[in-house]
Amino acid sequence: MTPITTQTLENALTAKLMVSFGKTAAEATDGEMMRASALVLRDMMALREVETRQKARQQHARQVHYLSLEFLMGRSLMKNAYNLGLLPQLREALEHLGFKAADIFEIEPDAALGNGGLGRLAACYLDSMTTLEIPATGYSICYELGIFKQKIVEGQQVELPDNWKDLGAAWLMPKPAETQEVRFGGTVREFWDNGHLHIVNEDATVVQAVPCDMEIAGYGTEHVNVLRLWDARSTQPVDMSLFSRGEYLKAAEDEAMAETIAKVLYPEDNHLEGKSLRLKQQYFFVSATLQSIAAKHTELYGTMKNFHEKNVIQINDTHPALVIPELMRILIDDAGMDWDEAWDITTRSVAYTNHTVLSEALERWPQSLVEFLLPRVWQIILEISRRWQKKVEDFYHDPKKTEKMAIVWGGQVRMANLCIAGGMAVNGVSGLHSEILKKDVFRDAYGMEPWKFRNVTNGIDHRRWLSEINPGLDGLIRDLTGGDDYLLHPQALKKLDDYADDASVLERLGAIKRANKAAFAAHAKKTRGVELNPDAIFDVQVKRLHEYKRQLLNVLHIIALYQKLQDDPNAITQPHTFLFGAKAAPGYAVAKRIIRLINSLADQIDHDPICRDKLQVVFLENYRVSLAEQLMPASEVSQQISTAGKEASGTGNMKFMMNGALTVGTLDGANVEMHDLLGDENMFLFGLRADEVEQLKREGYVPQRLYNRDPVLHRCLDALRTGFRDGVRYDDLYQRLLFGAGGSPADEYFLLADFQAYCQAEKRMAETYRDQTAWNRMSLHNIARSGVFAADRAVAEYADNIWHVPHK
Ligand code: Z16
Repeated sequence: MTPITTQTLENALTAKLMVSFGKTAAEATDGEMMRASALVLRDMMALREVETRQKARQQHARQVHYLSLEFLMGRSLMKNAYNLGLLPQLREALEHLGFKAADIFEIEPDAALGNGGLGRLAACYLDSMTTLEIPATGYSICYELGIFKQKIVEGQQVELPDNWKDLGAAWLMPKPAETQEVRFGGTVREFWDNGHLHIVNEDATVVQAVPCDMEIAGYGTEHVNVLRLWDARSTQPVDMSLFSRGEYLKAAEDEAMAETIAKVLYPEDNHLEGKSLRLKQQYFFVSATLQSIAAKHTELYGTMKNFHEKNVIQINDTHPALVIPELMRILIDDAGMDWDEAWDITTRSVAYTNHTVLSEALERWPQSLVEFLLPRVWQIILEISRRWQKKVEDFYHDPKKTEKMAIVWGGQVRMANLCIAGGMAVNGVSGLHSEILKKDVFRDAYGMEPWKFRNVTNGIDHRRWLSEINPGLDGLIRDLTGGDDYLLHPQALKKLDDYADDASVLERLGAIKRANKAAFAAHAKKTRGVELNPDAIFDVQVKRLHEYKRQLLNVLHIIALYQKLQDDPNAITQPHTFLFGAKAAPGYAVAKRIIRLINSLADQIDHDPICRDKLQVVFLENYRVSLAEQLMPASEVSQQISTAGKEASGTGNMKFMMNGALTVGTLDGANVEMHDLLGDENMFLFGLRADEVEQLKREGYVPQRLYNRDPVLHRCLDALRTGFRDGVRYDDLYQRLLFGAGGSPADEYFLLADFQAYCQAEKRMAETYRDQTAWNRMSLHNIARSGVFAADRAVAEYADNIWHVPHK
């Protein structure tokens, strides 16, 4: 390959502006320049992708197919330029052409086709699978609208549509020739023809699935993979005069369904909605994906008999669980196999990752809905269920276990049990979470088939989440570790530990953080008009708003600090800024109330002169990937305070750690593994352990007792009832904590039980902060030991232990 220089890029950009938009660089808008840049990089990646694909074909390599209803990609321009090794050249070329590179990067919308952790994980894994040169494809839906945009109006969340495609579609390559047809409804008919039994789905509503491919460049490699996003279209509009009335209505129905399927991402994180449109989305994307995989496989090998040898399908949570019956359908109805052979292939092809133990998130579909919408798939699910149930009965001879492990039961289809039955592997996403799956959630399945159960602790793309977004820290690491080795070998970060007593290194680390805080403060001032004091501790909780994540515990502690300051204006010497960012699912009323509470409290503190330069609360509107990229490098304290046993892993925790923030957290999810690496001395651990939470629940938890016993807690809870200067009262939240509401028990997530310990942890943290040398040393240890949380490590584990594919 001839090296690409600033000059070649400049020429390519100029030419692209001309042919795509009919403009010269002098005439083009920032938006057009962003699209032209995307198209230029896309061209380069497309060439490499063809070569990657041809090589994999020639080698008959095993392909990985990563299916996820969510890919939270964020922006791609800077990332792709970075991975292609062209970031400095692109910056220069843009400047030469009269543009501000930063403005061009900033104008790109986030491709926000995901809710939170699960979707971002999928995006990070695409980067690592490509960098590790694994032949892999991601599959999802090309939603017209991603996760909603959040506005805060009078303290409350308002949702606006996220129309990302105007500029964002520059990354997409439609492949209409590879369109697939997905069938819904109708009836199943069997008939004999020439001695063969045929099964057809008649009178079905047909939706066309058109692939739109997004190229994924790896770092330091020519390997390019693809994220295949399915767009939904109706079949050719019919000529009304030629058709009977019934057929016309059918066509109209097809069109209506097609238009809605790819319209919008469901905005619930860790919660099941149970809407029929969601099931349609799931089947649409699963069926299109499998048909396209099967077509390519058959084209290359002329048979489906070796499907499992050449393909592995990883499903991200149960959302794509219909791959199991759908693959069975393709093997039986289309490839003509018998049940046993099809089952053998299916159960050697599919692997399932579980991401939650929250029962409200475990997917169950009404059997009547599945039967109506997917009649053939339903027949197959029933037969899978019948055989699985027999196997369970023969193994345990225990009706209770039969019921618990059933796939179809009480009029519902339980997707997690389907995945366990039909998959070759089941994994959790942190050590603790995987243990809970074995001991609790899937205990009986584990007892029967222990070999299926694994752990793969999550990881993040450390090139994006450290090197790309935190150039100051990247520079320090390069200086200390002797180069950029850590980009492909994240364990090289370990070398930083050697500088724990090097005063100049610690000082430089502190200066980098300080500069990042100033940069974030400037950005916040410019884009939102908020004034942040860069001398304050930046104490941050950013993640989806959920009761189990306990943003409310953070709030209670801030209220306690505020009240302390009322009693003694000198109680706080070190300025402390609490930053929140969180979207609430639009239908999650309690979560929305907590957002409003944060804003009420922020407003109260803002208007109280006692708090000036001491205490500040800021709610950052519209938290998303691109905002996280600005915030992580500037953060000093990472709040990871979920009720132990509830957060499957967390990945934000890893992003903070890599950027040198210190964690205040519970022993939950991957925090446990962080603690193993760091010890008590390098993080601020507090609160009940997962087993202690369970024990307390069994023994009977009475939060009122704590309220009556602890005057500080008492006073802060009372503040919820009376509210703040905006006059909004939060008696509902008070009631939930003390008495429960709407069927949920009092203080379901044990905030009151952990309150004191949390206040003490925050106190230890603030005291430590006074000794900046000690703080910077802890920060250095955090960065040094964050290497295991790189997605490259996680993906290598999937490749070695589940997919059995080679990698770099
Ligand atoms: C999600 O983001 C997660 C779990 C889930 O069942 C559904 C969604 Cl949309 C999150 C977990 O809550 C989090 O702990 C974990 O780190 C993340 O998935 C990735 O595994």
